[in-house]
Parts: sequence; C-alpha cells; structure tokens
Amino acid sequence: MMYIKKARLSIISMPLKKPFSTHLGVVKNREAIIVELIDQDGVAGFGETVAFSSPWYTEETVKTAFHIQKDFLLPKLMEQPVEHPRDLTNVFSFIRRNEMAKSGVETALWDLYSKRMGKPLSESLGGTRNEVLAGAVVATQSINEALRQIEQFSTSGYERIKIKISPENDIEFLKAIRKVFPDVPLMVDANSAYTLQDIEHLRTLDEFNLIMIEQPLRVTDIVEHAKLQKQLQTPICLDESITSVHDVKSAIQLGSCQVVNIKVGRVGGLQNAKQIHDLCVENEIAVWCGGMIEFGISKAHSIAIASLPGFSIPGDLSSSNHYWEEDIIEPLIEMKNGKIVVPNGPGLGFSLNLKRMKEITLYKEEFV
Ligand code: OSB
Ligand code: MG
Repeated sequence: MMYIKKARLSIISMPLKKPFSTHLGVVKNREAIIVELIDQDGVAGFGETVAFSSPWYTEETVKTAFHIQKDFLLPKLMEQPVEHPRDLTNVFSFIRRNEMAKSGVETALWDLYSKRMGKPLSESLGGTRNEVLAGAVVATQSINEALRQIEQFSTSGYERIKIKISPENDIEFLKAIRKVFPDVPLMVDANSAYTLQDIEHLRTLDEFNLIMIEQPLRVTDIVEHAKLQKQLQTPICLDESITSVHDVKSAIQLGSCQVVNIKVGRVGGLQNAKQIHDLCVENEIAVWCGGMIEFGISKAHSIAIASLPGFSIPGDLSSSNHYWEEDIIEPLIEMKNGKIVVPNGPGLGFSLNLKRMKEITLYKEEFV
C-alpha cells in the first residue's frame, strides 16, 4: 500500500530558447506544475502537469490544474491509500475531465511505485524498448527559419521533422521545404486550422509525401475526420480529439484516423496512455508519443511510455536542450543518432536538479 503522507506542488516558469509559433499564437515562456508525492517510508515520486498558462491547446490552465490538484485530487489521494497506480483512474473518476491535473498526480504515483519496487518505470508499464525514436518540431511563421531549423534538426539526427501548418502558409512552406529536402521524413500538424470546407485544399497536400497530417479539424470533429480521411491519401493522426480510451474507440469505429498521438497529460495519465496503446495495437492503428514543450520530468514519463512495443513511429521526443537553456533534471535527456536511451535506474531514472528548481520556482505549497 502507498500511503501518501506529504505532497508538494511547485509552479515553475522558464523562457523557451526560441519562440514556438502556431496559428493559435506564440509560446515564449513555459509554466508548469511539478508534483511531488511522499509516502509512509519517505519514498518520493515526481510528476509534471503540462497545462499551459492559457487555455489555447486544451481548456485546462496552470491555475485550473493547481486548483483541481490542491482542492480535490490530493485530498482524495491522501485519505485513500492505493496499492497500484492503475487504481487511481477509478479513485479520481469522481472528477470530470481535467486530464492534465489528474495526470500530474498519477504520473508521480507511477514514479513512486516503481521506486518502491526498485524497477524502472518503463518496466512497470510493460516497456520493451531500450531506446525510443526521437523527432523534432518546427513551429515558426518564417520559411527561411523553418528551412534553417530543418537543416539543423535533420543533421543532428532527428528521425523525423514535424512542421506546424495552417491554410495561410501550408502550400508555400511545403513547396519550399520539398525543394530543398525532397526526402526528409516529414509530417504536418494543423492544430485544428481547417474545416471540412477545405477538403479540396487539403487534398493538394497529398503530393508532398507526408507521413501524416495531425489534427486537421476541430476537437469534436470525429465524424468529419472520418469523412476527410476517406478523401485523403495522407494518413490522419488525431491529437486534441483524443482524451480517453473511449475517444479512441469512437475514432476506430468511424475510421477517423490511421494514427493516434498519445500524450500522457492529455489522456489523464500513464494508465490511460497504456490502454490507448493496447487498443491501437489491437486495431492496427499506429501510435507515437506527443510532446508538450515540456520539462524533463514529463519528458521522462514520455520516454517510459514510448518504450512500449507499439510506439513504432518517432515521437515529439527531443533532448533537454531542444527547448531549454537548462532543464530541471539530472542527468539531462540527450538524443543521439536519432534515439534517446530509456534509463534503467529505479522509477523515472532522472532526479530533480534542486538548484535549477529553486531558480525557476514562482510558488510552492505543501500538503500534509
Ligand atoms: O499540437 O502537438 C501539439 C506542443 C504544445 C502543444 C501542442 C502541441 C505541441 C507540439 C509538440 O507540437 C512540441 C514538442 O513538445 O516538441
Ligand atoms: Mg498536435
């Protein structure tokens, strides 16, 4: 049994090395909540809440997640001991949605559990890979900057490049990119920039030999994505539309996608992420691990889940220094030859850099 005796929520803030720009806006600074859980034996587990400062990507924010964690999730967990982190999905089911808030706490419990068992988190989750495939994201409104970044990322070894697009820039960007890099493994992410009205326009993207198009339509357009997929050669990948195992079941039934982007935070934690992985493998839907411009704790959880056998496509998994001058973990995460090694120490296999945490913590609260 894990009796959580103490919990700590730290709101941190760090500037990105370079702005991350999509049609929805620009991220220049990243806030997040680091969750620490400590059990009856003093074993500590760490999680990261990946909601943004504003609700541009999902409806949650750092403040809403802090509220849900402080006032609902932590009190519940501290009054009700659990034997295994998989039990948390049920324990937290009295709270509707708020998946990133739940995930911050649930992932910390997985780390704690794995440390108690003395085994790597990847092993607790059923991971089989020793290394995961790394990919980089290009998020800029300038073609020259995009070309420069693609050059840099592909020569440093990233296995695939993802570029953010919208109807305003897609054709122009892709023409320029394919002229210089005809063979680079390339995919696009639209973050819901299109509607079904754009079907003819979207069909013109088929000629660019894209690995997939991620989330072309709106979050709730599960039926519309199925209509679109029937008319597109390029595989559709769903990101924002998938927040639960049930969403994946609907998407499979309707034929809304051929690929699913699994983000631990967006689906409420590692247990749901694992179940979505299993369901996709069973139904021959490809999966990969999505990124959230996150810090090292969340990256470490992503590496652990991406070690499951179904994660056969490179994810948004990058080095610590991809977004950060100095990440919050030790050792730092490093991509080498397009891969990131899955650590074999107990739990996450990374620890917090306390000096760095101190520099970037805005606010901290402890619960006993
Ligand atoms: O849509 O996949 C997305 C980052 C923040 C919010 C949404 C998305 C992203 C990314 C991943 O594209 C970037 C990364 O972490 O490397
Ligand atoms: Mg996406």
